[in-house]
This record gives sequence, C-alpha cells and structure tokens, in this order.
Amino acid sequence: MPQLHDHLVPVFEEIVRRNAGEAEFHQAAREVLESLGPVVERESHYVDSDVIRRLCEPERQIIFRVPWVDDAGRAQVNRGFRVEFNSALGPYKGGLRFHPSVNVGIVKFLGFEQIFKNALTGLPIGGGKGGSDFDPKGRSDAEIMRFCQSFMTELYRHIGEYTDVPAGDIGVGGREIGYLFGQYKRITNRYESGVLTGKGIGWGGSLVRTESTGYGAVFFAQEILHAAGDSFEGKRVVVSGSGNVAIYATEKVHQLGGTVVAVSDSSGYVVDDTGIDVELLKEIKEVRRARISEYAAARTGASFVDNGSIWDVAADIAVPAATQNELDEHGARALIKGGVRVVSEGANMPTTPGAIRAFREAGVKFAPGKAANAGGVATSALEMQQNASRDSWSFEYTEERLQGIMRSIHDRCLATADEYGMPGDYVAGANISGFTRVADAMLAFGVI
Ligand code: NDP
Ligand code: 2IT
Repeated sequence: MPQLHDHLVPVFEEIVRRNAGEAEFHQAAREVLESLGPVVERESHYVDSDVIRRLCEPERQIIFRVPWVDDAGRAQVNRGFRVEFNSALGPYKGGLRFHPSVNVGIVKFLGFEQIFKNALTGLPIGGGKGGSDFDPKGRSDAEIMRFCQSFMTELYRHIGEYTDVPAGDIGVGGREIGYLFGQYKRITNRYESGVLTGKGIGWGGSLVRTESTGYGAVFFAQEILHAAGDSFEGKRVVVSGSGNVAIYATEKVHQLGGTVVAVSDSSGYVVDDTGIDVELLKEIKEVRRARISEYAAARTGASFVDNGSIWDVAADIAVPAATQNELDEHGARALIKGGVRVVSEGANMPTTPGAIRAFREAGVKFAPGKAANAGGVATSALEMQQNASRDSWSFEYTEERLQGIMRSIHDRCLATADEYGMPGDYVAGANISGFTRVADAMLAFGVI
C-alpha cells in the first residue's frame, strides 16, 4: 500500500475508528489522503487548521424507515439514506442509489467522492449521496411508484433547491425521478424544479442529462488520446455494465469511430466483435428491462459468457461503468495482457487500489471516476442553471458545454499533477485539485 504522509496517518486512523466496518468509505478516503502528501508538505495550513479532518466528517447523515406495500398486499420495510457531506461550494448534490448492497458505508464513500468530483466541475455544487437497500429487480411499475412515494415522504423535509439536490444513480433513472418529483410537488405544494435533476424533458429536465455521464467518460478518454496525438478511430473498447452510463458511453465511442466489443450486467457479459448494436441494447435494457443474455439471443455473431470476466476481452480502451471494485488486480493484468492503453472510470471507484497500481506500473493512462464521470453531475448543474432561469437549451449547445467541462477537468488534473511533481498522474491531479477548491472555501468560512 502506498504510504500516507506522517501528518495524515492519525487522520486516517480516526476515520477507521469512527466509521467501523465501512470498508468502501475507508478505501475512498485513503485514496484521497494518499494523494495529499505533497500538499500538506508544501502548505502546512491545511494541517494546522484541521480542515482535512473536518472534511472527512459528513455535515449530516440521515437514516430513515421506508415502509411500503407490495403487489401482494404485504408490508415491506427498507432503509433510506441521505448523507449531506459537504456544502462549502454549493447545495449538497449527488445521486440516489437503489440497490440491495446499499448501506451507510456505501453512501458515505459515494458522498465523499462526490465532494471532489463536484468541485472539479468548477460549478457551484457541494457533495452528497443517498439511496436505499430497496431492490428494484422484478418489481412492478406500481411497486416502484409506491416505494418512491414513501421514500420521498421522508426525504422531502431534508432537500430543496438551495439545500440538497438529489438525482439518479444505480437503480434510479428517469422513471424513478418522475415518481419522486411528483411526490415532492404534492407534499410541498411547490413546483420547485431545481430540487431534483434528471427530470423528464417536458417538465424541467435538461437535454443531454441522460447521455452525459457516458458521453463525458468517453470525452475524457478522448482528451487523453488527443494529448498523445491519438484518437478513438479504429480502437477496440470494452465497457462494463449495460445501464445508463454504459449505454451512452457505447453510443459516444461509436460516434467517435471506435468499436465497443463487449458490455455486461451482473449475470455475465456479451461479446460482439462487429460492435455492440446500441439501439438493440437500449431496447433490451431501457424498454424491456431484461438481462444481457437477451442481447446475444437477438444478435447473430454475438455470444453470452456467464462464467468469466469481461476484462479477459482484449481491448485498447476500457470503461468500467457498473459498480465499485468490479475491476481488481487480476482483471487489470488481463486487460494489460490484452493491450489496454487507457482506462476511463464511468462508475464510482470501480477499480481496486491493486488494479490502479498495476495500471500505473504498466504505463496505462488511468482516469479516476471523480474526474472521468463528472459529466453527469456537471450536466445536472446545467439543468439547475436552466431551471433557475426558466430556460431550456438545445442538445447541441448543452453537449458543447459538457465537452468543454470535460476538457477543462482533464487539463486541470494534468496541470495540478505537474505542479505537484507527478506528471501524468490523473489520480493525484483530481484529488489535489478537488481538495484545494473545497478546503479553501472551508477555510474562508472559519471553523463551522
Ligand atoms: P444503472 O442502474 O443504470 O446500471 C448499472 C449497471 O451496473 C447494470 O448493468 C448493473 O447490472 C450493473 N451492476 C450494478 N451493480 C452491480 C454489481 N453489484 N455487480 C455487477 N454488476 C452490477 O446505473 P448507472 O449506469 O447509472 O451507474 C453505473 C455506475 O456509474 C455506478 O457506479 C454509478 O455510481 C456511476 N455513476 C452514475 C452516474 C449517473 O449519472 N447515472 C454519474 C456518475 C457515476 P444489473 O442490472 O445486473 O444489476
Ligand atoms: O455519481 C454521480 O455523480 C451521480 N450519480 C450523478 C449525480 C447528480 O447529481 O447528477
């Protein structure tokens, strides 16, 4: 494990002690703290002011009961979460995840990452995250609606356009945001568009928000390729997952002349050497909400693999876009063997520390999620801007803004990595640059 600066050892020990058992939060915090060594070495006021310790403690953590009635008439109980981590740069901002694996440690890791990601966008948004251990798989539309209504019946009192602005994440897309917004509007008797992002286009949503995370992760990879005088033209790409981020990453790779040859879900992966048919993928995942094996069943030449790893598929570029810790050291070595040159994280923390180390040692360019997948939340902030001015922008203009934001995050990561003596290290660049923006605002506010 890379060393922590002496000043940061007690900070990390305190995180582990106070947040016992929250392994993903420890992992996310450690990665940021490891990057901050050169910062505290050079600027001791970040240590003297205890701003790093303060930043690692969420401003507020909310846990609540979500009771609802299933189609069989039985009462169900889930747990709801919202971690309002940091509001130094703006209202708490971050998605809601509905997945059985959700617990307070997962929400805290995601909220922590969100602070730095949102700071990197340069837009006025703080960091937060929420969700529930509710499992949407196999649930009817009516059950999803009743769950969302119950979830919002508690959440509404904690959120607001100037307070906390949730959006989607795993298991939460346009359908769920619709039910959540409807219930918020009903309870509060306010048409407060800016309280949620990822809304439908007819009722306050922004064009490009649906596409933005996947498109953004590919724009980030494109910047990396451009910096090396290269492009997506003719490249083989592997994208894990087949949800919102994976689908639109695939679409953008194809628009830029590359070929996505494999996508996956939690049941396995499909290989299609002629290039994933994005319209078929959308039909299976967005309309039918079916399993990825259906893709292979519907497409000649495609095969479904349920007993292997998608990282065994040889590719020039990989975009992990499913979930945390899905790409371990073993997977990294397989990708390296297959000739991978660039990894752009569409998901949050999909790559384990061992895998990141393997990529670094092999000279693979590695873009961490808090930089590479920031296009989603950045476009959410653009949605908030449109809501505030009661305006709606064209697809072309919004996509141009997104691409400009991804370019500026890329350039800022590289410039910061250079400044702190770690040229080409996007992890250090993203962590240091996000941290200093947030910490400087916190310092200006005094001890609050
Ligand atoms: P979706 O729910 O649309 O899709 C998730 C995909 O990942 C599905 O294919 C799902 O497969 C797979 N997946 C989820 N959990 C697991 C698991 N435990 N093991 C294996 N596969 C899994 O979510 P998104 O596409 O929105 O999110 C994907 C990632 O991107 C997440 O890490 C999220 O935090 C991150 N992200 C999302 C943003 C957004 O705007 N939506 C913004 C920035 C980051 P299955 O259906 O079989 O469960
Ligand atoms: O992880 C993320 O950045 C998201 N799920 C998007 C958050 C948002 O507020 O748009």
